[in-house]
Amino acid sequence: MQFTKIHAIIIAAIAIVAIAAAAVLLMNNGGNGGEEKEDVSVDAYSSNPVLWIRGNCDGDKDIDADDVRVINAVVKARGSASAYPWCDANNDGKVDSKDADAVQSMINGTAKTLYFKDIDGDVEKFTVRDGVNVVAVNKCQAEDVLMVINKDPKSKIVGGDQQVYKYNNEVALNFGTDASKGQVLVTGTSNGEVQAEVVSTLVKAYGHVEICLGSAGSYGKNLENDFGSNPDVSIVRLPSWEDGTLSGVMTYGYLFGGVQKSSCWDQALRYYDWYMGYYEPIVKEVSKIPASDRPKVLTVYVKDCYPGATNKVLSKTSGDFERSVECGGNNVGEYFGNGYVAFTAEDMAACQKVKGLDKIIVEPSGIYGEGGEQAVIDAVQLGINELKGYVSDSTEIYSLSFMVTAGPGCPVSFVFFAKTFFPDNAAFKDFDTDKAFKEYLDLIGWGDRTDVSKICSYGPGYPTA
Ligand SMILES: [Ca+2]
Ligand SMILES: [Ca+2]
Ligand SMILES: [Ca+2]
Repeated sequence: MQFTKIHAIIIAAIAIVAIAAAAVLLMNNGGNGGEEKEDVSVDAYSSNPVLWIRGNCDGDKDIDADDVRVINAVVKARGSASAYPWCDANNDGKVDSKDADAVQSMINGTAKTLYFKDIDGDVEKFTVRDGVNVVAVNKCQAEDVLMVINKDPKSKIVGGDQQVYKYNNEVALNFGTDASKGQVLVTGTSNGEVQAEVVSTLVKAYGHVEICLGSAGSYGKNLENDFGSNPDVSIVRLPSWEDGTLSGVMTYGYLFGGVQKSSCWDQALRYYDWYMGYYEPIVKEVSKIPASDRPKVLTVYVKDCYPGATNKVLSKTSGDFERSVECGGNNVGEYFGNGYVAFTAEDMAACQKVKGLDKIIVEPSGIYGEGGEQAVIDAVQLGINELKGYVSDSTEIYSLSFMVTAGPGCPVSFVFFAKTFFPDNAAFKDFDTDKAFKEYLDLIGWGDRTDVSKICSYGPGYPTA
C-alpha cells in the first residue's frame, strides 16, 4: 500500500514541480517582470500532495505563489471543490477567489486557520498557535513531532500514551528541557489510549493542547466525541509508522510552524531533503532491477528480540513490509498472511521451500538506553537460535532496530535495505547505514546523546565490533 501510494505521490510531485518551474520560466521570459499571470493550466493541479494542507494545489512540499496560480486556473475553468479539493483552502465547498486570498494569507504568514487532510481522509481544522503543547500517542508520533519541534523553544511534548511513557522512562525519548524524563503526563492505561480527564488536566495547565495520533480506529477512539468542539484541543491524526511518514512530518511542520514561519517548518524542509536524498536514488535504481534479481526477504520479530517478543512475520500492512519492498526486497511475507503473523520454525522451513528465502531481518527494539547496542547484536543470534536447522545455512540473518524501520527514522532503513539487498550495486556504494542513523539523530536533536548506540543494525557483512 505504502509502496504504490507514496511512490505515486513523489513521482507526481516531481512532475508537477517540473511543470510549475517550466511555467514560471516561460512567464519570466515573457518579459513582464515576473508579474503574476494566469499562465498555469488546471493540469498543474495534483490530487496527491506531499503536504496535506488545503491550498497545496500543485501537490509539492510547500505552499507558495504556484498554488495561487493553480487556484486561479481552476476558478477560471469553473472547477468544483469536489473535483479540486486541495484548491478549497477555506473548506467552504467552493473554489473561488476567497481561496486564492486564503492561500495568499498563508504565504504572507497571517493565516490563523488551516485545513488539513488527516490519516482517515477527513478534512480537519487547525488553529495556528505560537508554539504547541503536544500529547503524543505512539512512540513514532512522538518522534514525528520531535523532528519538527526540537529547535522551537515555544513547543513541547506534555503528554503521551503508555507506549510513549514507557519509552520516555525506559529509553528516554528526550522530550527537552520543559518536559524531561518523567514529566510527560501519561494519558491512559494502555497503548493508544487517551483519557478525557487527562486531556482536561493538560488544557488547564497549558491553555491548549495538540493531540497527535494515528487513525481513529486504533488511537484515542473517543477524542472527537469528547473534544471535537473544544477550541483549546486540536486533534491531529497524521501518519507516522503507517502509510505516508513523509507527509506526516511535513504536515506537522506546516501546522506547528505557524504557516512556514518558525523553526518547525525549517526542520520539516530539512527532513524532506534528508528523506528524499536517500529515497529518490533508491527508488530510481530499484526500478531498473528485475524481480528475478531481487532477494527473497522477510522482516520478522523472534522470541526475546525485545522484552516479550514472540516469533512474528511483519507482513503486508506492517509498514516494514512495504518499506522493504520499496527498497527492492522481494518480501515473501504474504506467504504467512497479512499484518503481524505468528510463525514456527517449521513454517519458516516450508516458506523457504515454496518461496525461497535469502535474507531474514530481525527487528529488535534496541539502540536507545542501556544495553541498546547489545540488543541489536544479540538479535542476530536469537534469529539463528530460532531458525538454525530449519532454514538454509546460506540464508543471511540480520538485525535492524525497529527504532529506525518505523517513524521518521525510516530513511535509515531505506539505506540498510538497499545496501543489504544489493551489496554489489554501485549506486549504493557510498550509502552507510550508521552514517544515515547519525544524520537522523542530529536532525531530531539527539546528536549529543551518549546513551544511543553507534550502530542500529548488525549481521553478515557487518564489521565485527
Ligand atoms: Ca512550491
Ligand atoms: Ca504547493
Ligand atoms: Ca473555498
